[in-house]
Amino acid sequence: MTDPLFGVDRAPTILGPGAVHVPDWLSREQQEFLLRACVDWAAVRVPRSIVLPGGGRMSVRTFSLGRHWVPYRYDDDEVVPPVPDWLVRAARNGFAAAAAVDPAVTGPADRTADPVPAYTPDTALVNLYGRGSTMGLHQDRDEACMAPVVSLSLGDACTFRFGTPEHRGRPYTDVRLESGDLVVFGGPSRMAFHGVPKVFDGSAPAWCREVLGAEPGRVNITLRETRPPTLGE
Ligand code: MD3
Ligand code: FE
Repeated sequence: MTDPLFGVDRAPTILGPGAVHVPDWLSREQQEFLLRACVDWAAVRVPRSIVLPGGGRMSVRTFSLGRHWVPYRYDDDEVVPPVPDWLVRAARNGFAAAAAVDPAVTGPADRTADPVPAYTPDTALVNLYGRGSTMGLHQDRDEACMAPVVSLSLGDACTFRFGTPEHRGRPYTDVRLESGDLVVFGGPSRMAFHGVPKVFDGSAPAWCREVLGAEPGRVNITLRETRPPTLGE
C-alpha cells in the first residue's frame, strides 16, 4: 500500500492495448469483505495446487466459483458455489472503470449497445499465494469467449508480469500490484502472456492480515465469462 494520505496517489495506467491497471480501486471495507468471503469459501472449497501436465505442481492454490476450472477446461461435473451477485456487480463496475481509461478493453464492437451492463461473468477463480508462491507466464485460453477478465488483488503485493499475445518471451512489462488494485484485460490483451514472478511476503496492510489470520499471502480473484457468446443479444 502506498501512503493513504496526502494525495500520493498512483494513477491508472494502460499496460497494453485493452489492458488497464487501476490502483487502489477497492476501499478498505470492500477489501476486508472480499478477504472474509475468500476465507469462508476456502473452508468449503479446499484450495488445491493445480497439477500440470508435466507432473509438476503449481505453488499457487486455487478454487473456483460458478464453474469448476481444471487445466484446459471448465468441468461442469463438479458443482461449486455460485458467483454471488455482488461479485458480478463488482466485476461490471471494474469493467466500466477500465473502459473509461481505455475503450479498447471492450474488444471489437461486434455487439449491439453497451457491453458493460451485459457483462455477466459466470466464473470466479481465486488464487492463494503463500510464501514463495509464483505463477509462470501463461495465456488464459480455456474460456469460449473473448470478454474481458477482471482481476482483483488482495493482501500481499506482487510483481505482475505482462507480456504479448504472440509468445512467452520479451518484451514484457513488470508492474507492482497492491491490495485493492484492479486490472482488466480485454480486447487485444485478452490473450497476452502473463504471470506473477514474485510476491512480497508480509507487505499486506495489517488489517488484511487480521482477516487472513496466520495464513500469509496474496489473494487474487479473476472474473470471467467462459461460455460462447450468444447471437443476437
Ligand atoms: C491477462 N492470475 O488466474 S491476475 C490466472 O494474480 C492468473 O493470480 C494471476 O493469471 C494472479 O489465470 C494474474 C491478472 C490476469 C488475469 C487474467 C488474464 C491477467 C490476464 C487473462 C488474460 C490476460
Ligand atoms: Fe492467467
